[in-house]
Amino acid sequence: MAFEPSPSAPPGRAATSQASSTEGVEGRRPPLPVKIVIAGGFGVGKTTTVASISEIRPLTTEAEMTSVAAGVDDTSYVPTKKTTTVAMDFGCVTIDESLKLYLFGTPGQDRFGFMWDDLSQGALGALVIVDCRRLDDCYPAVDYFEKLRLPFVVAVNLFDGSLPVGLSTIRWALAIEEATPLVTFDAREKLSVRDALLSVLDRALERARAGSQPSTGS
Ligand SMILES: Nc1nc2c(ncn2[C@@H]2O[C@H](COP(=O)(O)OP(=O)(O)O)[C@@H](O)[C@H]2O)c(=O)[nH]1
Ligand SMILES: [Mg+2]
Repeated sequence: MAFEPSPSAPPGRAATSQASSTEGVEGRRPPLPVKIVIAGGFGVGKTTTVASISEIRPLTTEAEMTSVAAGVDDTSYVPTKKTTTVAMDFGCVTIDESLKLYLFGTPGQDRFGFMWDDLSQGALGALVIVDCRRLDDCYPAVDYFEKLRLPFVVAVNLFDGSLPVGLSTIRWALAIEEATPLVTFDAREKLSVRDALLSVLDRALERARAGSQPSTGS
């Protein structure tokens, strides 16, 4: 199911939709495929985010957490978590008739870091999910995308429905650049995930307009 164009949609998309609607069904172009990486630390809600919004049954690579992993990965904040992503999550969502997002969720743990380069190839941008109760776990993802020069948005997953510290404190603690948007969202809510993804598109467009292309661009 396609979403209504959002008020926060990047400028230009509404015009594209209008133009294609006059072309008739046969003249319609397929939606532009856009790759977005969903990243962040262990247990921040990456798999949940992809599953909330994907219009296909998401491809997940969840494996039971072993007793060895349980000793390494801190599950104290996500006690219900019994599995972990060992390769990637994959899902897709049609934003409107001109745009379809392909979502690639990364494994969160440092030991799977070698997969991030592959998953980021050809991506337009990234959503870096943060659990504000465990900011330390989230810093590597912020650092990774800053170094890669891939446009990204930092999205704080509101686990308890509230924000215990202000966004400016989180920005400071994670050393997030001023230009990088910092938003809050709920990984379990489809519309909340949609808005977070639209902010990634906005950011990518802004960066492209500023003439600074990501190094992993296709
Ligand atoms: N209460 C609450 N639980 C969440 C939220 N997002 C994810 N979870 C739970 O937190 C755990 C970790 O989420 P998961 O998506 O597997 O994290 P990942 O390791 O980043 O893929 C799971 O048990 C989810 O059901 C949220 O927004 N609120
Ligand atoms: Mg996962």
